[in-house]
Amino acid sequence: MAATFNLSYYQAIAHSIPNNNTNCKICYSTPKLQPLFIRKQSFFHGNLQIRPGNSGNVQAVSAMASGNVKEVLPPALDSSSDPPAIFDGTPKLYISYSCPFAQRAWITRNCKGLQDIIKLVPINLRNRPTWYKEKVYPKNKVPSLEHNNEVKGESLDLIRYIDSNFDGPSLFPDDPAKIEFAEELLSFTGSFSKAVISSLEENKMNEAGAAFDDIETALSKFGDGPFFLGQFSLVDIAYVPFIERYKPYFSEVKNYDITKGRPKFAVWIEEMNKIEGYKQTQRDPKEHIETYKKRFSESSV
Ligand SMILES: N[C@@H](CCC(=O)N[C@@H](CS)C(=O)NCC(=O)O)C(=O)O
Repeated sequence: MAATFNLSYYQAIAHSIPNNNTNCKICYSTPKLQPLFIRKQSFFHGNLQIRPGNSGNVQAVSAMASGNVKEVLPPALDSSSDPPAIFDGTPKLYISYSCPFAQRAWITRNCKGLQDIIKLVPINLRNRPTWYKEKVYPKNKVPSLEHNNEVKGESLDLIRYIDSNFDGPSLFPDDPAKIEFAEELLSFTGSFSKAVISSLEENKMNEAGAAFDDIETALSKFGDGPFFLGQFSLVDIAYVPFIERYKPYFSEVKNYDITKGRPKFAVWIEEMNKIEGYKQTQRDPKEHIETYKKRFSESSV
């Protein structure tokens, strides 16, 4: 539960003593540089996350809700599992722990501090419960989100939906130049992954290299932070699950460091790895390597 205070967001910042959380540093150092975008960022004060409320005031939520405390993850449901209470009014995010598309929605939920609001329902895709297709999401894919008696899918739509329809810090810019670039980068995610995957299938490393160069170039556009739009946003969330998989696979199987000669990309990965809401969704790199080894021929190393 969030408590709402009659303080402006800046008053709240002024009254807060920063702890050693990196989010605090962001809020203390950047309002002057990016007032429009940073205005909506949350920060931590002790065990509380201070975040903007709906009408100009601020809310304080427990560290558990903010993503600053490790959540105990529920076991994945399979064909022998009963369904959760579908359409009982509790928003539910159906995911698979290993799906990069679902991970996008999961990270968004965590980074907005919605762990107490949106219930995580992991599904075992290899042994899927029949009720998932029949009662929840006829497309039978993850992610899907049950909210307001409707079920929606498609990860890129869902991250925008979660960002716009739930409380928590905004993860989308309001600066027009950044909005335009965000749209461009979000629509490029599909071609980026396609280029990397087809280079793996055809063993043409230069095609993947060009795709990673595009990332380096994109990260050079705004200098006010290490992320695609300067500040952390949905764009970072859209890309990171895929980079999490490509990096260890290229390194181990192709002996190719995807960050070599791409310093901004290297820093981006480092900074992403510090984001709590993302960290909690990460899988063991060995698991990614094994999954991709099964998917691609190892003889082409
Ligand atoms: N375009 C969809 C792709 C989702 C997707 O392909 N999810 C996979 C798991 S990673 C899935 O549910 N596969 C099950 C199936 O296709 O039957 C999105 O962005 O959400």
